[in-house]
Amino acid sequence: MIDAYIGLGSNLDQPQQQILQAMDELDCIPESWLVRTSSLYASAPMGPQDQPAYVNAVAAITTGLAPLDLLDELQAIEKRHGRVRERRWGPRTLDLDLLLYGDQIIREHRLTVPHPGMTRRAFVLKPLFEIAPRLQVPGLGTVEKLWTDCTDQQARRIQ
Ligand code: A4P
Ligand code: MG
Repeated sequence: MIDAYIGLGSNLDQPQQQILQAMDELDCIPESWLVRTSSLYASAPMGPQDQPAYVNAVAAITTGLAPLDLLDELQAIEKRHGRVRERRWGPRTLDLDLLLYGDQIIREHRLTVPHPGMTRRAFVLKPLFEIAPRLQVPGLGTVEKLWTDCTDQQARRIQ
């Protein structure tokens, strides 16, 4: 079994509800269990500014699925939430990013782990620090160090 960390984000159609429901759905992925969830955080959009503020959170799961099978399950959950892919970094009902998969470094056509943006984003690092401060990000140090070094805009705890 592998510990994996999932970043959740939403800025459409009741974002807080989208995130809380998605956490329940993570617990229903085959061969997988929800282990821990962070609080919810609000942040201004990264990328195009003509979209609502985001709600973000991070969840830890334990899984027996291979990385690409887990990605398929995450994308199926996004789809059930009515996710429409229009433009990069555009508004979305639900975004599920596979941040970390054990201590593995993965570079495949469909999947890059650790998630490339995670080391610079307050809306990922702050919730991740809340649930796993001493976790090692492969090749990059602890979550605590990455969060301390992060100069991104703030993410505000809302729940
Ligand atoms: N993909 C590759 N690696 C991964 C991974 N580790 N996890 C591929 C998930 N997917 C991964 O993703 C595009 C493709 O990335 C997928 O088909 C998958 O095969 P997408 O979700 O369709 O597109 P996207 O999310 O618009 O693009 P991208 O580059 O993944 O954006 P991010 O990094 O997800 O950022 N502002 C705030 N405040 N909070 C946010 O959560 N999110 C974004 C999107 C923009 N601005 C934001 C937030
Ligand atoms: Mg994404």
